[in-house]
Amino acid sequence: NSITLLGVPFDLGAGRRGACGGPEAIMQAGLPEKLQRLGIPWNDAGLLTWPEPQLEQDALPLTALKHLHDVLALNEALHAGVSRIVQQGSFPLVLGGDHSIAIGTLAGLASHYSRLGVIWIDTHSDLNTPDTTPSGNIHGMALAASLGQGDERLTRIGGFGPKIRPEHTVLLGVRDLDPGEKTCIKAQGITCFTMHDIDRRGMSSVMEEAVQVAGKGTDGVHLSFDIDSLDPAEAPDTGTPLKGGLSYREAHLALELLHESGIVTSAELVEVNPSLDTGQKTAQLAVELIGSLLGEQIL
Ligand code: DIR
Ligand code: MN
Ligand code: MN
Ligand code: MN
Repeated sequence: NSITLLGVPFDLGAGRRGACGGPEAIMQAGLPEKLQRLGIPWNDAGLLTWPEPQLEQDALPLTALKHLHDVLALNEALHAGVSRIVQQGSFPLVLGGDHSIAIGTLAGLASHYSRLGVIWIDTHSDLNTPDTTPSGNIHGMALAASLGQGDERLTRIGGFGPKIRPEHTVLLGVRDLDPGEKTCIKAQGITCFTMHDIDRRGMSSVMEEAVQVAGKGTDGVHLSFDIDSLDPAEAPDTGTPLKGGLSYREAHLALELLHESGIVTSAELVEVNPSLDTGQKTAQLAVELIGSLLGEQIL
């Protein structure tokens, strides 16, 4: 089974520009060579393109949905791009881009998988809606929109929604929640493993349960990996770094265990922002983590 890389050079869902350089930085940091060494057959679908939106109503500064029309245009195109990769029988590996692109990735996947599990590894839960967002940044609403919460234009990308169900959704690595997000996690019954849970139980135990929740009764499992889940000591080049994150080994172990589980049918890695210019460290980390997800082993 082959892998198809799709780069999404988009950053208007975030509060800081620059994540649009993520796909090229990750390729430059050696992803092709990594896939070659692992002996995995792969295709490069290149960088996604999408039409400029006609309306620029979102230029208004105080909207609760910043750059909405750009986010909509991008995600409609990404829905089609990811759907095509699944149709071809290949494993989609999407390189972001800010996390608002998960809306389009999940739309493309959900047009083939009727009961899709999701493992969302992130500092944040991305469960805000226009009513709860403190920032108006749509990358903080991507999981909510995919669950059917929030503005209908976001929840119905691809012409249908919701894309996923709360009982098959797992958050992992969480350490920064807005008040509305806490309420949402409890009300919807979303499985949430915070950094506290990982400290207490260890990554191995937590990931074992995550795999059960996302894998039980589902016909596919998507990994949505926000690089800001790592500690800023490891991943400094990201838009919203926060201390107290996953260690280098915890992150690798998580992805090694996901590979071992054999349940993952697609993945995306988002929020690498090379414009923050601390060198190639974060993009190199991304390449190494993708290696673990795809089966690279120490021995
Ligand atoms: C915050 C930050 N919860 C928001 N979210 C981020 O703006 O909604 N997500 N940085 O990745
Ligand atoms: Mn705009
Ligand atoms: Mn995120
Ligand atoms: Mn995040």
